[in-house]
Amino acid sequence: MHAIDSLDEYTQNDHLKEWIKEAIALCQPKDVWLCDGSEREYKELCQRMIKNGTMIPLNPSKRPNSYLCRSTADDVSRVEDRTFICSKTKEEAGPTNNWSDPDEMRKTLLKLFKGSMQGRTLFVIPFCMGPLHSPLSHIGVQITDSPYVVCSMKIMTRMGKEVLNVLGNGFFVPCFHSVGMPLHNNQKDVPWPSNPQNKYIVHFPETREIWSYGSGYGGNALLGKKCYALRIASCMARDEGWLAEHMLIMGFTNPQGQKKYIAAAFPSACGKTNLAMMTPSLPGWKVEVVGDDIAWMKFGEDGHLYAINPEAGFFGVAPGTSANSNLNAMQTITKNTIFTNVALTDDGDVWWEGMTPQPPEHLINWLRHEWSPNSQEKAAHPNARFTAPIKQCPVVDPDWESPRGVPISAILFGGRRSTVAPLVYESFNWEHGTFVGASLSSETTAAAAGQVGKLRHDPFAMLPFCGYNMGDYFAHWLSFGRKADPSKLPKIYYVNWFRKDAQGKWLWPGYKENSRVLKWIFERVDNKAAAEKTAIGNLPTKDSLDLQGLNLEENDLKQLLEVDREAWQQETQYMSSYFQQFGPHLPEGIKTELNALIERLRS
Ligand code: O2Y
Ligand code: MN
Repeated sequence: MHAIDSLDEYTQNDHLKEWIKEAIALCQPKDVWLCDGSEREYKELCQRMIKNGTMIPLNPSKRPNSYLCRSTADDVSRVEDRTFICSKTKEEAGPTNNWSDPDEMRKTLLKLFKGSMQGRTLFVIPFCMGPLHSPLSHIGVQITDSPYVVCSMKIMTRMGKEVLNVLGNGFFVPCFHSVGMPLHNNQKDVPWPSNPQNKYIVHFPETREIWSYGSGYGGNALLGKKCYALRIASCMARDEGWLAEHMLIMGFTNPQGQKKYIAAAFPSACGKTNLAMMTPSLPGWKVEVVGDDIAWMKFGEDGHLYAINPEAGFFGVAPGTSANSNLNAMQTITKNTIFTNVALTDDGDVWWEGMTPQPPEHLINWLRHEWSPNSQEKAAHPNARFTAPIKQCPVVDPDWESPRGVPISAILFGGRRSTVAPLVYESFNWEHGTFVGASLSSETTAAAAGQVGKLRHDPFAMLPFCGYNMGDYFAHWLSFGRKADPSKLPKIYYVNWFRKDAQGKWLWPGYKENSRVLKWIFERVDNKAAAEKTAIGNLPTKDSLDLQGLNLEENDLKQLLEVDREAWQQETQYMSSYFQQFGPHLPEGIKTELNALIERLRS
């Protein structure tokens, strides 16, 4: 920790010094903590939070250096309806974002932030998104009044003094955060301070600024993640000629030791974490994880596309995670982990729905209530999370921190579709692949506030995360591909693990069996596996998918690989009416691809 009187020693960055002083004058905190990112600092903040009731230390013989935090019932997920893109004009934000006039929004925020940290500590967190010395990385500084955010940022990013050395007097994205609950006249604090009436997650793309007020949870508060690495970074990527994507990155190695890297975009809580660290059912095949949520990609000097994971931790969904569904995740979170909104067991450990086949007899649930298997309430909130360092994952890729990134051979788009979409298909080329990404839709999950299970368009799985007009984003993808040597571009695929039959039964077992689909993709990239050309793309022939030992019924496979012409014709209508909202921002390339699909479905 450094106090404010050591500011000149702390950083040489003139803009940073000025901004810190302005923030102090505005928020009026009781003191200031300039974070150094040390273990000592982390421990001290955890002790503070234990004292305040924010953190419960877990039983160290079960889960060393791990903690449970429980939010309030109204601060449990990202709040998309309170997330704003304040570009100069509404048109620049586009029809899929909440827009607000930047000057008006600035006035609103200045009023809210005024005195907002009274009675609290103002923390300054320098952080780097990506490996410290990578040319693909970018720096941010978060100011916050939440020690929970400081500790989470320590796990999720490269954070602390070294970042300031790399930053020098250079550019950083200011990320301004307050939980929005000042403490007046020695008012007693609460374990999870927030301001449910006044939540604002605000992005100023032109000035590359983030302001977040009123929430202490996840993507609303850990501003390096969705706010910076996706919303602001997508604008930086558009302007600088790279890609900032909602994608996992994984290495996939065949029994002969040949390895390819795959990036995959799926909407929130659709199994990216499970796929990124999966144990393949296919003998001899291996998955290694680079990242489970975000990819920054740029062409290397050799003309291939390289990706880094800007994050250093996992912020994974706990419910449903088990030794069965994701053993590597379970092993990652055995120590040094912060759990949020899971249940507490009588022996000081954590539990959530799906963790074990049998629930414990007694728990304290995420709402701090006594819980038994007969309770009406959930043990863990459906969006309960673990925050753990990537380096603890047993299958972390040896190149996960490579400054040049890893070369990407295939890009996958996927969604949660119980009907229509087949198990897998390959796009014909980059333009068609861009169209496949643009027309993605998926059934909603608990990762964001709102109705669960409703089909919504989620282009590129970026609907909640694109910092500018989504039509222009499609254009960026198209022009990005045009600049490349087509023979070096990754191939683009669509996958759907969530197909059901008419009775609602899952048609595909998913999880480790998804390696069978990845194997087909791997071999397609090498022009080895067979495919059949259909109206929507190239599908596996019946024999080109390795289904050995799966006991998949013939009829189930037929449904998984079927292209129902009528259903797809309806799908194109659904796409067409969705695309209309982009008006003149919808690029010709997308219209051409849609018309070509309609035509192929006719003939
Ligand atoms: O902020 C939250 O409540 C979780 S959202 C999240 C967390 C990790 C990875 N992805 C997401 C997402 O919403 O896509
Ligand atoms: Mn995500």
